[in-house]
Amino acid sequence: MKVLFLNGPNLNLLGQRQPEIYGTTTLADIEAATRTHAGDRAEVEFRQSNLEGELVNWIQEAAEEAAAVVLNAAGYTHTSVAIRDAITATTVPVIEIHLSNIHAREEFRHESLLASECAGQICGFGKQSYLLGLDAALSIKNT
Ligand code: CA2
Repeated sequence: MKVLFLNGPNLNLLGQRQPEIYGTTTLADIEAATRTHAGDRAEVEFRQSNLEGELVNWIQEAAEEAAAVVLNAAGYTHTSVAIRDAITATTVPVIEIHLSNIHAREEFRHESLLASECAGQICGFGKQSYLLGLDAALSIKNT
């Protein structure tokens, strides 16, 4: 089965800026660790976009290509009705993930417009949030 990891705006900067918040690991490092963690349990595909509409398109198309989506919508988590509507409309389970604990940060990050439409939310575990996201996807599909 394929698990599609979708990454939102600015996550391409991981490891290059603000290491005090987001660490020194790059998105490519996280992708490699997720592939290793998956082993032969799942095919893993990573995408990143800074564009809201591109993320919406990928969520719309996901049902044709993947068994589950693991989504770090980054800043759009807190603002995007369009991404929320795409999650509501898709038949594929979507798992929301974040590197940081959004509930322990600025108040505007406490609200996720996406969480209620997702199978669940994982946040605060850094790179490990991606590995836990994969495990959650496998557990949804295999139980
Ligand atoms: O903790 C997360 O994974 C977030 O989704 C990251 C978003 C933030 O807006 C969310 O509230 C929580 C920010 C991603 C931007 O990442 C950067 C990495 C390095 C330098 C600048 C931004």
